[in-house]
Amino acid sequence: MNSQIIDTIKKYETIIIHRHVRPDPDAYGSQLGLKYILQHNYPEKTILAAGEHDSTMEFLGTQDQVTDEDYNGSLVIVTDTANTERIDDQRYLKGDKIIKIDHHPNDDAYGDLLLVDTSASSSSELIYELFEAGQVQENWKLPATAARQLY
Ligand SMILES: [Mn+2]
Repeated sequence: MNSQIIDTIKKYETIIIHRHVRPDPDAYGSQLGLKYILQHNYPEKTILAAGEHDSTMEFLGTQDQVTDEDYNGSLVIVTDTANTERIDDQRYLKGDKIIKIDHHPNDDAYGDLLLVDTSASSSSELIYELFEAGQVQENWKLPATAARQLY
C-alpha cells in the first residue's frame, strides 16, 4: 500500500492533508510530519495542512489557509482519523481522491486508498514507514522539521 500511495502522491500537483477535530499531538505530528516530508521532496507541489488550529498544539505548528479552489483536482490525505464525522473540515470531500492513513480500528473504511494498521503505535509511525518506503522507491529525504513532528 505504501508504494501505491507514493505513486498517487507523485501524480498530484496539490495535496491537502487533514486530521481529526479536537487534535492531539499524533494528529498534528502525522499531519505536519507528512506535510514537511512532501514539501521537502516535491518543492514544486502545493502541500497544505487543513483544519482549525488548536492553541494547545502551538508547540508543534499550525495549519494553512485552504481555499475551496485549492481542492480542485487535489489529492486529500486524512491522517489519524477513524471516521468521517471526525475529519476536521468536511471539505475533504471536494478532493479528487482520498487516502486514509490511520492506526485506529477501521470501522469506517472511507477513502480510495487505505493504509490502516492497528498494530502501529501511532499514525506518526505509519508516516515514518511511508517515508522509509519513499526513501527506497523515490530517494526521499527526511528533513529535520518532519523528524521533529513524527518524534
Ligand atoms: Mn489522534
